[in-house]
Amino acid sequence: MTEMLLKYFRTNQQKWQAEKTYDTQCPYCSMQCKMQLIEQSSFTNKKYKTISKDNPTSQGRLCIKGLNAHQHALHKERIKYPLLKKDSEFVQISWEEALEHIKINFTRIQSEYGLNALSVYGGGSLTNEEAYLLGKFARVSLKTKYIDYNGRFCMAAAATAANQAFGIDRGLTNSLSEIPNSRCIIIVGSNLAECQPTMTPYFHKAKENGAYIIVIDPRETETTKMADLHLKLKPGTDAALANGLLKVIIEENFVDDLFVQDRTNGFPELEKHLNAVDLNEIEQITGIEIEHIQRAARKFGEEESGMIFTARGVEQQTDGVMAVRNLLNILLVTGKIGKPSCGYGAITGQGNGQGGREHGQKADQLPGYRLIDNEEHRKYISEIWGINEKDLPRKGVSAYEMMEEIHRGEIKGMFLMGSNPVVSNPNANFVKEAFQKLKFLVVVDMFISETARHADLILPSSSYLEDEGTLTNLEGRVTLREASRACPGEVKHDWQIICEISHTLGKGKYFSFTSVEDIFNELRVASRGGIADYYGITYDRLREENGILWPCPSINHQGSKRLFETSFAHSDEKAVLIPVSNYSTVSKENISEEYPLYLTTGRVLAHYLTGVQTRKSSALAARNFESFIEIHPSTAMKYRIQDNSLVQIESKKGKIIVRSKWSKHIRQDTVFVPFHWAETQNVNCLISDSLDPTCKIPGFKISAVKISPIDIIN
Ligand SMILES: Nc1nc2c(c(=O)[nH]1)N[C@H]1C(S)=C(S)[C@@H](COP(=O)(O)OP(=O)(O)OC[C@H]3O[C@@H](n4cnc5c(=O)[nH]c(N)nc54)[C@H](O)[C@@H]3O)O[C@H]1N2
Ligand SMILES: Nc1nc2c(c(=O)[nH]1)N[C@H]1C(S)=C(S)[C@@H](COP(=O)(O)OP(=O)(O)OC[C@H]3O[C@@H](n4cnc5c(=O)[nH]c(N)nc54)[C@H](O)[C@@H]3O)O[C@H]1N2
Ligand code: SF4
Ligand SMILES: [Mo]
Repeated sequence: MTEMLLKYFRTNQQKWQAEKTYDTQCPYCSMQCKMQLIEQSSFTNKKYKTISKDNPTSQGRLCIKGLNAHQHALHKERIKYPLLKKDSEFVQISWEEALEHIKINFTRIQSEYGLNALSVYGGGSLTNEEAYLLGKFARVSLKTKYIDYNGRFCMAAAATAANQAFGIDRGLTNSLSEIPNSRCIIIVGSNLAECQPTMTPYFHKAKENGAYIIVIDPRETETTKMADLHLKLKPGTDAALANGLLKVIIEENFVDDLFVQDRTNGFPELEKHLNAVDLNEIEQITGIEIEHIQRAARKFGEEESGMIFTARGVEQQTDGVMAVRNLLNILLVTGKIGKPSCGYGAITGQGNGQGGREHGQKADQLPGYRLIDNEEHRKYISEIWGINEKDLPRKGVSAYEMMEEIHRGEIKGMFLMGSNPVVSNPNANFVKEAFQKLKFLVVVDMFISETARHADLILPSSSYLEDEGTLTNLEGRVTLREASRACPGEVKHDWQIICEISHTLGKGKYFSFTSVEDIFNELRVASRGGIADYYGITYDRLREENGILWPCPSINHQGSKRLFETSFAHSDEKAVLIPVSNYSTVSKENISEEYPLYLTTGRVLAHYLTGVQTRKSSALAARNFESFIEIHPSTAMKYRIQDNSLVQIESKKGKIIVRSKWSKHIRQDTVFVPFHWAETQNVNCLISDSLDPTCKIPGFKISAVKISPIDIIN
């Protein structure tokens, strides 16, 4: 080979082997594991691989979803241009045309039907900056009261309960590093081994250190495998079970009298209520033997440290708030909070489920966890935004109630960013009809989701590989996602889209941001002095300190790893105990002759929420490519349902068809269906529209259904 040929060969070989790396955070759950995408290019193709990056929360771990996240972000079905619906088809248009379209339709709707005829619907995947901006967009650019977000279905019960009991809602009151030294841990309605898999080792370490773990769940799951005691309760009966536990704790003198006296209010009323609680009745309601209730209560009572974690199993109920309050009663009467390895954790779900509920995309909220109906809060935020307080709308309604407002004709248009309500809302058939009724729907997404199909206009949004910003993980740790990959096609970031629409609507002066850091700096000031105070957090600090736990009120403040060491956040510094009834005030679905089985819903390891992202990932879709009904073999046989066969499930609200999966891990009176699939497999077609009266979370975790094998009905 000549010298020249060799040189040619070498340079080309180098070109073929070019490697680029992109730092980011996982687009899925609240652990927000740090990761890096490695892009290797050869002459003919490109290869991608995701590897983990060390950080204090996930400690260098990734689960199967994170490892394959790039498969959806790089998927050929990513939307790359604005799409306008013309004669039922989506056609590519320019950004200028898209913005003009929005201006014409938004203006027309508001001048014809009033300011509140437009609504905004957000999501917990948006960064803090984007969630903040979306709230500002609704109130300042559109001047509508109708804004809410998907976190309403997720964290609302736990958030309300913590606000009521403690005066503050930060998912975990302690950092994860305190779990391994806790002596007794109660996990209620959480399948964290599949839903926050990289969190599991903290509990394994606790077990190695001798902790006693109690898991409360109607099913045996990956999480119950680590339990010393699994309380396999009847769905929807957590409040009653907590009453049983409290009864034993009080009767057997496990109450921390000093703590109760100094740091709580309401004990006498609680004690009186518990005197009337009958353990036999609790056994009947929950299906848990008295002996097991006693064992759990004694174990938690006698250990010097203990923690309680809750997730959607107990929270997504029409008595979600009160059920959580009753679990908080247990922590408070035993004095197991505000001390090392003692505390509460509402295990947040979405990547930015925590931050998403702090900065104003919730109907009743303003940034920093301020309240939109509080006059001082309104004044403070109006000043920061440079608007007249009188122009700041009041509180709107919750996410599902917006669907009812559409049906009522009150809401005519919607701007939807980062959610797929047609699949994720309860009473899904009604919700689909609502979307069909809208006069103008703009959806901002990476894909044409089931909801986006109803849109008049779809705007292409950037992914976790491209979109820089902060997200607050389940610890309450604010993290900086330093994404830097170039957006594909004409994709824009959510924050850019909000700013550009605001400019088009003549509100540009309120949205003159040139970077996400600019937005964060405004958010810092807007949150200053609020409950979720981010003022002391800066991008530089986030880079240097690898995340900071809020509240962080000043630049010199270290952040708050453990809450409530000396006081709670109510004005008298005390926490509030409250008697909780065994039964929900909003009647729960109950089984009957016609609908003889409890249905509960939830997740599997490989898929995320409505599956728009994970169903695009070949590695994940290969693990579960369709939905299923988990059913006990004895129950299945009773209804002549073979394993692995098609089953029709019917509730008062609708019907779906999924494949059976026999499993001895579930109660005989209960079936389980995940909600990651759409259309005829969309389990939300079966869920009723009852909401918790306080926080408006739907009862996703309990419905009454009947089942039949599909071959018989054919
Ligand atoms: N793989 C995966 N991980 C995820 C997600 C995902 O979609 N997929 N989503 C993320 C999000 S947004 C969230 S909110 C979290 C959700 O995380 P989790 O709340 O842990 O998940 P779920 O599967 O909804 O429900 C948890 C458990 O509640 C149980 N359960 C059902 N009914 C009851 C009841 O009445 N009482 C009790 N005590 N338990 C009950 C179910 O059997 C289930 O095992 O996960 C996050 N992580
Ligand atoms: N039956 C039943 N139903 C449930 C639940 C249950 O346990 N059972 N759980 C509820 C819970 S906890 C939750 S959190 C909700 C979630 O339900 P949804 O809000 O519908 O959540 P996703 O499926 O994540 O939908 C997010 C959409 O936004 C897009 N997206 C993702 N990231 C971004 C982004 O950064 N920007 C933009 N513009 N778009 C983005 C995705 O492509 C997807 O189409 O579902 C609820 N519904
Ligand atoms: S899904 Fe959650 S646990 Fe898994 S890699 Fe992503 S952030 Fe981590
Ligand atoms: Mo969630």
